[in-house]
Amino acid sequence: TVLTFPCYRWFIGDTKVEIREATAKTPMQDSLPQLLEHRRKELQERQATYRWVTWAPGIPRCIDAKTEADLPQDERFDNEKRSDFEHSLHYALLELSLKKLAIRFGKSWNDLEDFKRIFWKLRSPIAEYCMEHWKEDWFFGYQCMNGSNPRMIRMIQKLPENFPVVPNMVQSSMALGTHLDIELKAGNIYLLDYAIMDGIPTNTIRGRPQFIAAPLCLLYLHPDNGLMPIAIQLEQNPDRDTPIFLPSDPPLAWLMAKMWVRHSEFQVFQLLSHLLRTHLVVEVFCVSTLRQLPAVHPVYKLLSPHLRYTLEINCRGRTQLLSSNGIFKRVVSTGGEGLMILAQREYKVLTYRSLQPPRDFADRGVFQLPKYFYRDNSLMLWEAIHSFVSGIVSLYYHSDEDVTEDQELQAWFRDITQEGFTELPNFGLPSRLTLEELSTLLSVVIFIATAQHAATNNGQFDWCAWVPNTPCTMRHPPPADKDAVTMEMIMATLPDVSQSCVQMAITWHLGRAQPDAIPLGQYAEEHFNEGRAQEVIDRFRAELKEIEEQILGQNEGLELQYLFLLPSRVENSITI
Ligand code: OYP
Repeated sequence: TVLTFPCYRWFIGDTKVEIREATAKTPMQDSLPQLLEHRRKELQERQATYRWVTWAPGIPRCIDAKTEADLPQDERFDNEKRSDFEHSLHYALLELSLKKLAIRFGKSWNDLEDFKRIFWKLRSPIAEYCMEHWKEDWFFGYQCMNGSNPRMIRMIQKLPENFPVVPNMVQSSMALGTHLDIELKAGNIYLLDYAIMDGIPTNTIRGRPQFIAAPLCLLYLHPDNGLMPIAIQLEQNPDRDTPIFLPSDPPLAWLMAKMWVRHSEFQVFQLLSHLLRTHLVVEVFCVSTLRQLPAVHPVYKLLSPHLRYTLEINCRGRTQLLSSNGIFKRVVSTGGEGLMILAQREYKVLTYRSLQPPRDFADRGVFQLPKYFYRDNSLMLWEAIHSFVSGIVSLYYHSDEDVTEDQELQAWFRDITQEGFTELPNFGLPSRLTLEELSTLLSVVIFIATAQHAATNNGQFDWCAWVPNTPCTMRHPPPADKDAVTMEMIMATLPDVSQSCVQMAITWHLGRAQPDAIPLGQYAEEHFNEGRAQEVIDRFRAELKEIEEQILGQNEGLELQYLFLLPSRVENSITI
């Protein structure tokens, strides 16, 4: 027998050259002792190269690398991606610093129109639409479903005890002939609860304290107007001197209350929905896959295209964005200690269920919401990904025993549950991996790395470029008196000129389409050369094409289109 290493790999300059065994094999399918020995050696080497480290306690563990420069060449951006990443960031920051000079540095704005002065070249149709409509209540409701953070809204049938809304407060927001209690029973009342923000330490920026609230916002699914906010309380504890804001209040007071909700939304969106629930969750699978599965393993082959560049972007995020002198510290209210405490709180309550779209929507009770495009598109993609994954898995595993007997796969699973997601007793991953659970778990990884990241990341410039719509910090405390809210107070509270410029620059940099993007279901390398695997891949692509058509059809004639989950715009992995 000719014994070839299943995978040769070397570099000519920066170019990676690889020769692989293209037929996937589980360890049971590799019968020759020499091949099994090779698998063992490959893993030994990988485990020496890729090590777990605790970045901070109480969040998922990550790759042991101080900066991206410590990563092995295999995991680095290629030249094109690196230079594009660095240039785009400089371009955005440069453009904005010119604006800062043109405006007076470090000052507040005079009125909301002033924000238009930094709206030069970095534009998008949705950002412009947002600039025109951000004050409207229906637009606030729309963003809960189809904005960048579409996972907060939940249906409630009972008001939270710390949110003492009484029916007559909201009667004027109700359709004729109905009543809060009736609508609660009917399932038309929804809640945004930012309790997780309560008591988070706040940043100090250039000697000035920043502020954080922990709002509750009640919404009503109005039969004609759609989802509308109807009451907002900015603190969790109603005994404190905190009013319940209503749409019938003085317009600036209501606007200010909504801005405070949107400020919490910025923090929860970026740190929890985006950073923790996509980047950091997927990194656990990057590290465990690299450490525990040899390159011929079918699960390695299946996952590896969905893990490309994630280690590098996460290293860059840790060093440049979230570090003690990074972007968050410089301009965001949760910069400093706050961001980690927030992430740790969310990690404690993170569940495996909430990462599976059908269960997440069921648990939040949101199947009745009309025009919840994120939900509808997610479910289509989830189904397609799940049937693709089950198709591939069933080529290599025929029973639960096949799964249990695969020692490499079991070590991979142990790495995930015991090394990656440590200190997470209530996560809810099954303790034993069955055939079906394996498919679900792999679908979760691929869904998060593709669809979920696209839905959260790709709209961030659209929804955050108009700073008053999603402010990254607040420079004064929430108002205690509805009648005292003035435009001066609003302008002194919102991010200043320089903070706003950075918010625009970074969200543009991260949200724009990536030039070297590989779309969902396309593969730069042929990992599987078996005919049957190829058939499964072809079927997946055909389904994605159908979803593409369906989404385009849904959006025809819509004033505000929802295209973040268009398969051709969803990247195959988290690369930004
Ligand atoms: C890495 O030095 C990443 O200017 C973004 O991070 C930006 C840089 C480096 C460059 C920073 C610099 C990507 C990975 C990630 C993530 C999830 C959280 C994203 C939060 C974005 C917040 C925007 C902040 C605006 C004020």
